[in-house]
Amino acid sequence: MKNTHVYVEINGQFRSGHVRCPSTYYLYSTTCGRFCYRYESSECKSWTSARTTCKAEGGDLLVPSECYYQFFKDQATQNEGSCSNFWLGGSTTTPGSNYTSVRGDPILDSFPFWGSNQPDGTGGRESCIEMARSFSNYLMNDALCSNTKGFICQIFV
Ligand SMILES: [Ca+2]
Repeated sequence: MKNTHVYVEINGQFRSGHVRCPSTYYLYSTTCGRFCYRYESSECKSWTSARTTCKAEGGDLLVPSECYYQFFKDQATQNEGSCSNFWLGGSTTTPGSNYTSVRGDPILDSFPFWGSNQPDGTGGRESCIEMARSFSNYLMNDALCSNTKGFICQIFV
């Protein structure tokens, strides 16, 4: 664990403090939330396997949030590796509809960071959410869960 010096807003005032993230993680701390995160782009995994990896590190796949999606989209290109795209913490049991995050909250079709015409549940088989380079540089797409991809882990602190 490494110490990361941050300024945290408490009651409208910014105070310095130390928040610990695992050594391979970075700290995200804004009014949108505070958590540790890491991009993985060299060990390509299925959605389920990626999730297992994040959980083993004390977190889960990154929950899609309107509040901070742009931040992760903007950084995706510079975090590219041998794996294509990044799994996120969202899926459905009915391909094409009723997506929920790994925390259980709904991810509506009106979520503003879906790629064009997504989610489409292609072939009635796409049920896991990825950030897809082919959709305007990492907007969201529902994809085949068994495909191996990079992923983003998130640990709430
Ligand atoms: Ca799709």
